[in-house]
Amino acid sequence: MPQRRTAAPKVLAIVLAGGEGKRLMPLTAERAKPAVPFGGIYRLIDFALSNVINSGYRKVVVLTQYKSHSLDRHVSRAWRMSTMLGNYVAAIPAQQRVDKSWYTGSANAIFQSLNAIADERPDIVVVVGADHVYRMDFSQMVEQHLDTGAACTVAAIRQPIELSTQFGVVEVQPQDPRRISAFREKPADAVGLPDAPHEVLASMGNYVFTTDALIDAVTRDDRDEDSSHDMGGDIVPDFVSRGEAFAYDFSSNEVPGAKDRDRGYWRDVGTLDSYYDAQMDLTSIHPIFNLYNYDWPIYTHYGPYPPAKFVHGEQGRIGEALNSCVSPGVVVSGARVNNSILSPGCFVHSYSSIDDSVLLNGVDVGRSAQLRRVILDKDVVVPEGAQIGFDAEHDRARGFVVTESGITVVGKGQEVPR
Ligand code: ADQ
Repeated sequence: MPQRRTAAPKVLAIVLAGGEGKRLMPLTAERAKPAVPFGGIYRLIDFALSNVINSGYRKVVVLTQYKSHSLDRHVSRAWRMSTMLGNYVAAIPAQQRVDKSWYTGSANAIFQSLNAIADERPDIVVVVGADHVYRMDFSQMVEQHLDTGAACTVAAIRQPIELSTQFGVVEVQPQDPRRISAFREKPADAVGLPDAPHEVLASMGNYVFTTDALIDAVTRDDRDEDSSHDMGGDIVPDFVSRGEAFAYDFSSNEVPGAKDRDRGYWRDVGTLDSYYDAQMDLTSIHPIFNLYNYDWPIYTHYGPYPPAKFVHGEQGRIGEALNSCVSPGVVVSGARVNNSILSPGCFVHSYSSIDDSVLLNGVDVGRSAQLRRVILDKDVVVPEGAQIGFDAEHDRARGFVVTESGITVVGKGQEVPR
């Protein structure tokens, strides 16, 4: 029987940010996936952390591991909180606290960080991934968790069945759709939903736990030699087998200021193509993910850049950008930019053109260069007259990655021959 609650529960948020992001290579060659830049001025982790803070939670630990330097720097610069009232967003690196091993999986990351939970003694632990683009009020999920009396609640969203191999797939009981009857991590043979055979219910990698149940589960998991020590692969199925796991329907989540078109928006940006597509969602005239919702702001930090500037270039040629997100510190001089994302400090020189592209910080595009459907990592220098994104074979021959859908990606420090 659900208990009547009198006071707000004490909540600790744990952000899992140690993922390697192999499928985002070369963007993750030198940085953890949650530190990958997105939308010009943000890093991927800013979306998860903004959701946590906007949900009202102010005690937050970020568990990092893989190539965490730029992630740690970003978290400490962007997310420094007043320590008055005991608030904090603290990045905790893997420290070999328990034995000589680094984190062997996301569940082991929590097991090795149990001291952070012991210090806080919360009623509830909210565990979220750090590599999705979305808005979500976690307090509504915590409400449901308390109402149902669950030990574990998994946020779920409908996804196309062909993506099942990328997600934990949730099955619910027909008579009580909040109760999870089965959970399989990345199955190859998922069955569609009764009312939508081409869709499955996918785990978003966000969980709410009753604290003691989480401590108990990750401790038991640590002793299990057959476990892969993964939240989706091991911990959630364990709760499901005990009948203690519930699903939270993301489509019921209401975020202040959300418009019809971005209500329910959630993108897993785990591959270069999905990362690219989610950025293109920002450039459309009526963006389906609305960064201008100041009722649920997405917070970030970037360097001391001056305003973006558009100037006449050689022979009075106009510098312009249309349907594009242009960050501070960008200069577009006598060049044309269309349907693109320009991160801080990019310089675009005369006669060049950029279409349907994503440029990370400090990219320099030389005179008369042409870019189409490209992602250029930080500080890439495009020499005068170079073309990228027009001939996949030529791009591959120059050592660039060309994705399944034909996006050319140039990594940090990669030289672009003329
Ligand atoms: P994946 O994203 O494939 O699936 P994983 O690679 O474990 O799972 O990443 C989940 C989160 O944990 C990410 O934010 C990642 O950065 C972090 N992480 C991974 N290893 C870590 C480690 N050793 N230390 C700290 N953090 C770590 C998961 C679920 C699926 C669900 C999808 C939704 O397992 O069930 O469907 O997320 O995208």
